[in-house]
Amino acid sequence: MSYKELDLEELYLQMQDDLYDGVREEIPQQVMEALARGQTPQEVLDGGLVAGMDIVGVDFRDGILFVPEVLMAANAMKAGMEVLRPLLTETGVARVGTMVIGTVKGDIHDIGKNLVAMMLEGAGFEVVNLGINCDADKFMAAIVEHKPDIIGMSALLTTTMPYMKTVIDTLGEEGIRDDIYVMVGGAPVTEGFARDMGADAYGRDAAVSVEIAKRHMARKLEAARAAKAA
Ligand code: B1M
Repeated sequence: MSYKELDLEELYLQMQDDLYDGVREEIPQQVMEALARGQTPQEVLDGGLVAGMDIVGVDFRDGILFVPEVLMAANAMKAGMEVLRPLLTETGVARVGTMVIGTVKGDIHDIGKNLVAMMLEGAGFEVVNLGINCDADKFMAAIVEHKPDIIGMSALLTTTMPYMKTVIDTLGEEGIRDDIYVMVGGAPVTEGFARDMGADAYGRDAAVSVEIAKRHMARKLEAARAAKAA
């Protein structure tokens, strides 16, 4: 189908409807059409994909949609994100730091975490994406292998977010807590929860997470320069 005859608002509404209905084949074309009209990747994400997924979330909560339908919507969203991926990850800047990121044990939600990963790549970070259902051992093995500046943990369930503390405690037990900056995020996570479990930062959304990561790297660089000068 051609979306040329729809105005921008109708195009976004169509995108949200098709995402809701899990019509995976249509979403990439709609995303491309919005981009062709001068919309930024962030505008397409917010106005089309995330807005559509928000409606899915409400109807999932209210028992109107069930897991199979939500999975189809998630797959449609991923198809749209694949179109945006090269735009979000393209970077002309030198590597600014390394981040290991994963969804914690017991949790298989990965859309938001992947978005954060893509936008960090776009900001010049090397991102090691561990995927879903990551236990503390998996994070530790990745830390040993990749020596990241930051680890990021995502949780979308109130039952899985406490696991972030398990990982932070493991960093402490291994004697490396002070060497690594820990950022956490995900819909049920709050600033207060992040602080209480001992994380260094709470990323409300992908854009904020990028800003936090960049600020941390600037501080780290500054401290290294000061130590060298002393
Ligand atoms: Co799930 N699910 N789900 N689900 N699911 C939620 C989270 C829920 C809120 C729905 C609801 O009831 N309204 C609810 C959780 C309730 C709670 O705990 N409070 C829920 C539930 C209950 C469940 C199951 C238990 C359902 C069941 O089986 N009965 C089950 C659990 C499975 C498991 O993990 N063990 C389940 C399963 C699924 C699907 C598999 C069907 C699917 C996931 C597919 C996938 O991810 N590949 C799914 C989906 C899609 C959702 C909703 C509808 C959408 C999540 C999403 O992708 N949002 C969700 C409802 C909702 O959140 N409104 C829901 C879009 C995404 C861009 O946003 O992930 O919030 P988000 O990410 C944002 C920020 O949070 C932040 O930046 C992102 C971008 O701006 N962020 C970070 C995320 N991670 C970050 C990490 C950072 C920093 C920022 O630092 C490292």
